[in-house]
Parts: sequence; C-alpha cells; structure tokens
Amino acid sequence: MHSTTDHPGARAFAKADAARELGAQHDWTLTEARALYEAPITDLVFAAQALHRHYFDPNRLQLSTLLNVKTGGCPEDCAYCPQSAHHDTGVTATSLLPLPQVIEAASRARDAGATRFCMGAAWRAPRDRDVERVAELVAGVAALGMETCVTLGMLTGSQAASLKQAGLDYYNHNLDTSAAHYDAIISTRSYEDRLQTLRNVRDAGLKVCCGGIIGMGESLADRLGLLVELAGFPVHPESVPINLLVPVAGTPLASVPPLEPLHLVRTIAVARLLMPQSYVRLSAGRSRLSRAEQALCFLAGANSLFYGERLLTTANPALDEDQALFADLGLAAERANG
Ligand code: SAM
Ligand code: DTB
Ligand code: SF4
Repeated sequence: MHSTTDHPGARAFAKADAARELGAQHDWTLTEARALYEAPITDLVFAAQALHRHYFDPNRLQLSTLLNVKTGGCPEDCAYCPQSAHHDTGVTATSLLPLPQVIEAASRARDAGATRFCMGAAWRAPRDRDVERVAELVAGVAALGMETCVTLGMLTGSQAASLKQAGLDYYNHNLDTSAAHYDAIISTRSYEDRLQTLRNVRDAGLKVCCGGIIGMGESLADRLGLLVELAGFPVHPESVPINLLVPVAGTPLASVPPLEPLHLVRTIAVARLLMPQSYVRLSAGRSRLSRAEQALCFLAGANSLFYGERLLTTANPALDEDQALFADLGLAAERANG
C-alpha cells in the first residue's frame, strides 16, 4: 500500500505529525518544506487535513470582511499594488473615511455573518494622529461585538500599544515573499523594516496576521522561503493570509502569467503543516478560482477567507455566491468569539 512513508517527504511528514504531541514547531527548513510541497498531492492534502482536524473544526470557516478606510496615493512602490502612487492604475487617492461610514459598513458585514472587520489604509506608516483616528474606528467596530483588524503599514511600538488600548485584536502586516525575492518587488522599505513592525505588534500584545502573495513570478524556493520564515517566528502568526496575485493594469506585475491553482493548494497545505495552530486564510484571488478549486483549498487546511463583495480596490465573490458555496460544501461560518 502506498502511503506518506513511501516517498522522500516521509521524514518531513513525520515531523509535521509530531505537532500533535509537541505543538507547533519553529525550526522548519527549506528542504523539509520542499519535500512536503513536492509530495504526491493526495499525501500532502491528506496529511494537511489530518493535522487540521487535530486543532480545528474542519467544517467551520472564519469570515473577515475588508474595508479600505484610506485608498491610494501610497508612497511605497510595491510592484503588485494598485494603490501605489508609483503606478498609474486609475485608483483615486482619498482621505480617511469618517467613523459613521465605517460603522455602517461594519454593521452590514456583521449582519451578513462576518465575525472580523479588517480595515486597510494605503500608508507607508501612519502618523500618531492617524493612529488616534484609527483607534476611534477600532473602538467603534469593537463595540459592535466584532473582532477588529487593521493594516496601516509600518508601526512603532507605542502606536501598536495605542491600538491595543483601543481594543484592536489583530494587526495585518505581510512579509509578502521570501527575503531573497523581496527586493524584486519593493524597494522603498526593507524586509527588516517589516520584521521590526511585526515584533512591535507582537510586543504590544496584539495578534499577528502575516502572510504573503503567490503568483508574482517567484520561484518555488521563494514561495516556500516565505512560509519557512513565518514558521520560524517565536510565536506563529495567529492568522496567515495566502493571497493569489490579483493582476491590476498599470502595476509592474500586470502581465505575470497566472499561477496554476494547484500551486495555491500545495502552498496552503504546506502552510497548514508548518503552522498547524494558525488560521490559514484563502485571501485575494478567490474570484478566479472555481468552486472545486476553493473546496480543495479548504481540504488542504484553509479555514478563513475574505467575505464581502470587495477586497480593497478589487472585486471578491458576491455574498450570495459565497453563501451558496458554503451551503453546497456543508461548511458553516465560525461564530463570533470562537
Ligand atoms: N499599506 C499597508 C501595507 O502594505 O502593509 C496595508 C495595505 S496593503 C494593500 C495589504 C496587503 O495587501 C499587502 O501586503 C499585500 O500582501 C496585499 N495586496 C495588495 N495588492 C495585492 C494584489 N494586487 N494581489 C494580491 N494581494 C495584494
Ligand atoms: C491581505 O493579506 N490581503 C488583503 C488584506 N491583507 C489587507 C488585501 C488584498 C488586496 C487585493 C488587491 C486590492 O483589492 O486592492
Ligand atoms: Fe502602499 Fe501597502 Fe500598497 Fe505597498 S501594499 S503600495 S505599502 S498600500
């Protein structure tokens, strides 16, 4: 009989399985991650699903709704991003949305079944007075009984502490890719800058949401390098968003050939095996996946997604389409606070 013991990934699978006794491990290597990724897909997805079931209810999804609270005009030059002022994408820059508009969007998201509300701002780094205003938004959304998440760019320790004080649950700040591939994607801030923000966020007692983007023309080593980096954090991010590049006209990555969705499935499965206790979010790029491809992502251990018609500047599946998908797959939304 064939099993995970018959191919070169056997030791890596055994290590992943040991998490049942040892909990999450932090010393994953690129060689081990590659052995998992390149295993027969049945072995890979089976192992990921088995470990997933050890830590999570396999039939529940965590639903987060995104709102862009400050759009465009960003001074960073992230090659994938439609909101960078360096790229001519037709996105119009706006100032921070007022509180009532944010509360209205959050209430709608809650009524539609989302348990977390994520607010994004196209900043390189907020000023202290920006943080004060975002803190008001966070407090307002938290008062609705929703979990809160914001992504504002680089953050100092004291800014992270102010947001925590306001009731913030999660801070999203992605590494985006491996350290080696990073310079091909962004030149205006360093990998170390990102790691420092993540340390500031963790030290303030916030939960960390950190992942990246695949399908940007990276090598397999880069794709896995990102996961190995995240799995090496002293505490794994509680939430790991895996975004499939949404190609936007006017960005330097607009014509990168689309990644075959099975690579997304394998990436999610490896993320699940390396970080078994983290929520793995099937993030941007869902609009171009079939229902069956999304089902395979859930089987591979994805248990969170963005729910709502828009991401930040691009489209996401419609609510009724997603509700029909969940019903057909027999999956239910995770309830608020667990
Ligand atoms: N400015 C802040 C920052 O960069 O940290 C927050 C907003 S930024 C848009 C949040 C994340 O969205 C990025 O780190 C990136 O991973 C993701 N993202 C942006 N554009 C994307 C695209 N075209 N396709 C997939 N993911 C994208
Ligand atoms: C994350 O990892 N993905 C989200 C969220 N964090 C902020 C953003 C996806 C953006 C996709 C492109 C857009 O809509 O502008
Ligand atoms: Fe700015 Fe964030 Fe877009 Fe980079 S990803 S250009 S920092 S909004």
